[in-house]
Amino acid sequence: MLSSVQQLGDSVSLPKLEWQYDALEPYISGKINEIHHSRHHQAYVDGYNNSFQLLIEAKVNGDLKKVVELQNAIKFFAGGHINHVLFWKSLSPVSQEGGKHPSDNSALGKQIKSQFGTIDNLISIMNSKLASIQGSGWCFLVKNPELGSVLEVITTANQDTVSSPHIPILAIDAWEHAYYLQYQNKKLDYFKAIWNVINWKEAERAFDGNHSSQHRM
Ligand code: MN3
Repeated sequence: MLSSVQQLGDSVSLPKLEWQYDALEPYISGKINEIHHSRHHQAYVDGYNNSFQLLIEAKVNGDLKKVVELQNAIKFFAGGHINHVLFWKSLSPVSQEGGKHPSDNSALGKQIKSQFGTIDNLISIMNSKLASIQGSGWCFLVKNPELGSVLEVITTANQDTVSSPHIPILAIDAWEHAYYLQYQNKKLDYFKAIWNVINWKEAERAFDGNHSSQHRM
């Protein structure tokens, strides 16, 4: 009985980054990336694994009240893990073409041009949305497959995730822990700087569509 219960609790783990912590400097400091990845993201991973284990125990014990109470913790920690996986994929060092805009010939480049005119216009819309977030949250560039791949810019509070049918293309973390060590209260400078290391190649891949990797972590 217990072994089958434990199997249900398969844990998630912290993903390895595809670049060194200091590879996004000077736009995002190595210290920020180190703390953000090895402590903050790790805490979401641990929080999810712990809460899910408690959920299994509550279910086994027939403690329905506890099952309900644990939903918020699971939503928060799992959301934090999902969002940070997207965030790390959304970033790339300049030496690996971070910040290099999608080509006008790519599907994403064409869609941006037809909806927003220029990449810079899309960036300024996303920066306004980022600036409007009160407290902690996220800004996402998403695709709406129900509207023929239309792009939308959305924000979520806390660790809330992009919900269906929206498919995330880019994720930007607007929590203070993402910038405070380097930018302090000047979060607009962080939002402006991050575009120098945005992984538009990954965004093109996400827009083009094999999304299975985004659902398996
Ligand atoms: Mn974060």
